[in-house]
Amino acid sequence: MRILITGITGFVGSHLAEYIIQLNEKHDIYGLCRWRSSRENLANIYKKIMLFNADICDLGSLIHELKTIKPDIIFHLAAQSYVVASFNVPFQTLWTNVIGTANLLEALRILKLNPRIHICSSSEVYGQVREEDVPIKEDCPLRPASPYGVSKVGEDMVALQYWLSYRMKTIRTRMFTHTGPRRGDVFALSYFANQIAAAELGLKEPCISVGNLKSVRTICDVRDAVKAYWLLIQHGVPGECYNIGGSHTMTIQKALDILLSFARVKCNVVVDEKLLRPSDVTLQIPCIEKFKEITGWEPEILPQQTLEDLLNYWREQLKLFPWKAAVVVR
Ligand code: A2R
Repeated sequence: MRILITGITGFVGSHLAEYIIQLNEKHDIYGLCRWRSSRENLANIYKKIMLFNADICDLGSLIHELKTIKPDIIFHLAAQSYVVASFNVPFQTLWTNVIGTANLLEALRILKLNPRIHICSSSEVYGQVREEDVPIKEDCPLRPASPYGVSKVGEDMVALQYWLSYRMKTIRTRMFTHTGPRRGDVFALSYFANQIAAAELGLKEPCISVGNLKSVRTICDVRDAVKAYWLLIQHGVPGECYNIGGSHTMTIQKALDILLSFARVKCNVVVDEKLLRPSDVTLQIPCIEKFKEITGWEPEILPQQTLEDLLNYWREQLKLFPWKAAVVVR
């Protein structure tokens, strides 16, 4: 199979490529990246993949590269992926996630290519749900509470429309909180882990800045998430969408406590008003029965393991690259 991963240089894309490679199933793996994209996350696999330069906001670049790649399968992961940043750059977020996805689908339509396409929507499309709607099913009303959430509604709906109008085989996922090694340090749990590792190495005061710790989440390991995406592309039904997420529910406070239990120095915790979102999503617990029924997928890695691996990732990174200690978000 010719498999294309957009966003291969990112957190999930790099783990997905690694997962497919270790299956040893003789697939050709192609990745789209931009000319300035950091290839750091591809350090373990760069010899086993083929990279092509394209920007999903540039239709011409997509047509040009897709003509050569002719993928049988696409995992569309490229996105402006950070909720908090989307409040500062709403237009760029909308443009990348909605128009970028439309560009990808339109390029395939123009080239008369019809691969199976995984579209990576998000739990953020549901926004702040009512307690009676928990656990959240796929038919829960969409009430996005951030520009990112709105952009993912747009991406999700564009994908549905291309299935309805042109029978292009889009399959959507709405992934709930997921983390693990390589998660960008702007995401809450990774930000905490980075700060703990920095404190251990004496790169900062042992004082951990946090935002809202009361939100309730399930935590899924990225390595379980990419297994889910692989199963999705084999068994998912085009035109459908599937909630995916972890099975252990906890507050962000609890996740922080787990991280702190691994810390090698005593850390204080300080709430930083700047880390609070203008509108927050405080309750995100998925119902993943629809996905489980077609794939049999279950998350396997416990949150304790995920969080320890995340902290160890930052310990190794900061030892080698101390300038990667997270800066305070302003
Ligand atoms: O920033 P870069 O150049 O390293 O590439 C990022 C890529 N990306 C783009 N690729 C092509 N054209 C664009 N205009 C463009 N904008 C962004 O998307 C990077 O390779 C990837 C995003 O990686 P992360 O920020 O680490 O996101 P993550 O967690 O891997 O998210 C994967 C998917 C996204 O659809 C999220 O919205 C969803 O999972 O949660």
